[in-house]
Amino acid sequence: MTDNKTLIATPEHTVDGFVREFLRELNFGQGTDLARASVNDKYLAMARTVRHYLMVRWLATLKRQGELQAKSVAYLSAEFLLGRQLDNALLAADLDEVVEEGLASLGIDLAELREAEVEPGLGNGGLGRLAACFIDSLATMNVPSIGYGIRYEYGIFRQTFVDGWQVEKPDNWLALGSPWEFPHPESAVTVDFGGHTEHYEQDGVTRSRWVPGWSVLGVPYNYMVPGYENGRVNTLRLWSARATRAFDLEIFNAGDYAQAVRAQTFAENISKVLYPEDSTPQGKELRLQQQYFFVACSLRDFIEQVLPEDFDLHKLPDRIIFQLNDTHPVIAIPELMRLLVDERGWDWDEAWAVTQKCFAYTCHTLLPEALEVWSVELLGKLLPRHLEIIYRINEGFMAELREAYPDDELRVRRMSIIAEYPERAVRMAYLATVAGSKVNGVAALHSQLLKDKVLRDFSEFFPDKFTNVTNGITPRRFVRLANPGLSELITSAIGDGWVTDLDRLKELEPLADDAGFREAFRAVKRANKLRLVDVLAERDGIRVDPDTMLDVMVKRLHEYKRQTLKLLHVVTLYDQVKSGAVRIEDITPRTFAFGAKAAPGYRMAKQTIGLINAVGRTVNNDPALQGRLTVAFPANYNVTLAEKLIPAADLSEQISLAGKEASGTGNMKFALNGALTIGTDDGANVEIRELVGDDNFFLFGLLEPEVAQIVEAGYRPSAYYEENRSLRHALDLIASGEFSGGDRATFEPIVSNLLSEDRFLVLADYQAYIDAQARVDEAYADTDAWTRSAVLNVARSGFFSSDRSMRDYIDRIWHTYPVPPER
Ligand code: GL4
Repeated sequence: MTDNKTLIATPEHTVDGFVREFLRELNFGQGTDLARASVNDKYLAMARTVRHYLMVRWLATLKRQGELQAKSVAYLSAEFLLGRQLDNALLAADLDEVVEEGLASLGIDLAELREAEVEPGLGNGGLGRLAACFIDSLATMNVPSIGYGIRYEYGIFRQTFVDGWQVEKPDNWLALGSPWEFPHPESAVTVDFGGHTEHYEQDGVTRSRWVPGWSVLGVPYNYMVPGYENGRVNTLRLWSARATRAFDLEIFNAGDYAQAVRAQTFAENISKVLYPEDSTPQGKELRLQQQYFFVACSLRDFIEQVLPEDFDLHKLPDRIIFQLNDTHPVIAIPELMRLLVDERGWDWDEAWAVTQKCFAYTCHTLLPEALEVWSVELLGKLLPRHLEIIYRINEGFMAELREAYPDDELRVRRMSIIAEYPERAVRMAYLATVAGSKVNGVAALHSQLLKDKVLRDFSEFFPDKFTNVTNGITPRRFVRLANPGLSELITSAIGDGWVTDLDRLKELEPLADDAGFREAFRAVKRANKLRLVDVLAERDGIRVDPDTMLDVMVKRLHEYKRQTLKLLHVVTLYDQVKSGAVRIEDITPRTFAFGAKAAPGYRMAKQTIGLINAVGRTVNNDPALQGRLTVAFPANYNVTLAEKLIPAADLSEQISLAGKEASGTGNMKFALNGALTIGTDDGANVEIRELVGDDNFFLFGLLEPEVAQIVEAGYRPSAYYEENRSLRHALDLIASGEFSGGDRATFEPIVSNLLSEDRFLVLADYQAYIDAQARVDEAYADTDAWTRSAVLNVARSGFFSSDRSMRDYIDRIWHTYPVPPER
């Protein structure tokens, strides 16, 4: 299979073999010995040792991919929120037991090394984590593929709380070394920016060329993406920006050394930091630089490095599909046109025909403000030739439209890729829709709303382009690794095939009625809670009572997700007890766990964080509540914490306003780990409820068409305030300063916003939510029935495996096929 003379064999898969390899890495790699090694030394040596076990598979995968020249998927994403790598690599290589024993024989605790790993937070939330789940599934399913993205030097900020307010700290994740990456500076690619364009005649044809103003280098860093025990290791290639040598030298020769160093810094800024906005692009120039930087590198890389030298690019669509993860990489479309037309001299139509087959676009939002738009001024300054190309694409498109709708100029203008108001700008979602072979939403409801609302004109014009692929999550990380107790229980019941074939979980259904199984299931949940109790005590100094219902809302802080609604529930319970309306003994003991980062510039979101912490402080310290109600808000929610929180949860909060959450993926993780959902009819909640059944899901709230109606008729939130006593009390309590040391000004903006605008209808859904929570309490009181529902949630959630998502992409969009490794 591999070339035995030039390949170092995989180290022996035994305790001794591992120990030898580990010590070799510690000595030769870290330059230390066991007695003097720091925890970080041991972690780094450990990580490199594990890499060795995957190396032959990786090289074999690359070799075979090169030989077969099968059609590949290139997943272009500005974010890959990977989470920690060590455990996943151990699982893929089936090394966990060997390693645990080997380290123990050296007096090293594997758990301690695990904690030394800093997770690469190269994403904001759901969109970036989705990309990470997808590449895991592609590797596990043997699909030839590569992930392309940006190696941000600083990932998503580290959140701290100061007096309950969010303060951001830089995430210097590379500081202690990054053992999972393989830099290849020798394969750096040049990326140009700025300058101007020139037009000239050649053989009677007008041609264009771009005369750039400046350029940077893109250095690839490769990461292994190991499939689960299948002998395959795919590649994730992240680009890092460097100054070009030419750039440096020119200035240096002119005698200004300091300026030359500044140029270095300027170039490296491009991959310096992840923009911390989720769903609210800021339109910053550096962001556009990042986007073009990574797609230009990636296209060049695929065409010049991955494809054979003599490859006929007319056949490009047979070899590649570039999947555009939201609009962030859409500038790749004019870039491919430029490569074909300007650099290779193709004519326009020929290039356009190929380009249209090479891209497909996934839309991840319904919020109009999240649809990226770049001002023509900015785009023209940074990428003048691309702007011309976009104009030309639009011209052709407008001509087609005028032919199809000769009497509907209004529609034609509505559909223009170039917006005219409030400033002239390129609508990236429209460009992607016009150029892409397919456009998909990320849950059934979302895809329907894309067709009916956001991209309606386009779905009428291109009816066959639109499709749905419901999101998924990898069962390897989010069940097998995050929930070892549940995994063992499942495996003992139905065998271990479920890890790669999650539909097999259906076989658990009959066990929901088996008292012994339910007992075991509860024991797992309890053990997970105890584990979480330790984590929160250690990590955050937070005390959680494992005998309370764990009610969890973890996701980015965003008004449409409605953390405020959850908070109004907490405040209402507090108010009921304090006012004597309800006896504390009659309240179900609950721990309300929150986890959420707010975009640093998003004022209302940061206020909400302050309010959650303020309510938490008051509730947690009030003796009248006897510790029966607790708010736990650990700072810096991330993938690592999610892996501990989700398996311990009883109740999953998925309470966005209907029609706003494109899909959600946290919702799937909770259901698969046996939490029941309280949720609106939104995103993938709809499909979760359909699958797990109405009896095992707490549905509440307005439906999307009702929301639309209310908004259309003129929503008046104050009416709800006036009519609903308990809502009034809750809001008045916040306004009174109850949670802010008597200061009425602190949370005034939240209250007045809810009363006057309430864009996401929190007040309209308040009573329905409170009623649904009462149903939750009632259901929770019947422990056996609750466990039965929880088991059914697990058994019926197999659909939400990202393996299934990948199959759907393959069938509906990519038309590629798996290529199993050579045996
Ligand atoms: C998001 C959506 O908000 C979220 O519903 C979805 O699950 C996710 C992955 O498709 O994409 N869109 C943006 S922007 N951030 C997200 O998390």
